[in-house]
Amino acid sequence: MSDFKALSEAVIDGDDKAARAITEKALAEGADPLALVNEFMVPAMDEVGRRFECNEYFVPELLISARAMKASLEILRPLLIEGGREPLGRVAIGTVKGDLHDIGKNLVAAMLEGGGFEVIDLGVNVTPEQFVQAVQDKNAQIVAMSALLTTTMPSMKLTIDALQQAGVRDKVKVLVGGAPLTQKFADEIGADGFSETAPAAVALARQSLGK
Ligand code: B1M
Repeated sequence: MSDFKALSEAVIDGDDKAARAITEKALAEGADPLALVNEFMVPAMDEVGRRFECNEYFVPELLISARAMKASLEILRPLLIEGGREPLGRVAIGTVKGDLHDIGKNLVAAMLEGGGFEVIDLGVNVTPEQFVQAVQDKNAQIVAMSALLTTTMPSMKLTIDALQQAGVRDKVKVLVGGAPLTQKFADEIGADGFSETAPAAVALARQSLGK
């Protein structure tokens, strides 16, 4: 694939107009949408995070970079999703309580849709009760939780406890992900699976339902 480093630079610089224009140009040249995400956009957000850690970037820069990433994802999202198939299962996905990071969660949601799942996107700052409600009212077979902050990871365990208390824990598979998580953490809180990336989340979701 051609070098679309300019897309990484647009995300790092927080230039949403450039991000949109380069994405459109790349697609016109036949670029693979998933490769654009994995090879240029995700590494760009990692660089933004690195700059934030060394005080080169502050919250406003994070926000404008996130806006640029979203501008490009808006164009790519429909291409990551294939329609017209019988869903493999229903997934309720959300970023846990106290956490507003939604780029990774949105990517996982789009890829799950692309992978043939029906997705109920509960958004960000999702309480344990909201996850329980999605299982009870919408018959979700999978609960997928995302957390980007170490301080919000405990909300995943609280959600699993709430599912247990509501008597629906055995009806669903609980999958977790997000940059600070590990398989060990997922095991400790009693999740059914952990995935490090969005594509791996699709394989995990299929596997968890035996598909
Ligand atoms: Co925030 N932030 N942020 N931030 N932010 C991090 C996470 C941080 C690591 C930056 C840093 O210090 N290096 C740090 C957390 C430190 C920690 O907890 N140890 C941090 C902090 C501290 C904060 C604030 C507290 C800053 C402040 O206000 N002082 C604040 C908290 C707000 C809140 O949530 N309550 C905050 C705010 C923000 C913004 C709002 C400005 C913005 C978010 C905008 C948005 O999402 N709409 C933001 C951003 C952009 C980041 C970084 C730079 C990028 C995150 C991102 O989008 N990555 C981030 C640093 C970093 O991660 N490098 C950082 C790209 C995305 C594609 O990756 O989300 O990891 P990720 O998703 C991956 C996988 O993890 C996986 O698949 C995805 C694709 O492969 N995955 C799943 C994710 N969820 C999954 C669920 C699954 C499966 C896989 O379910 C089965």
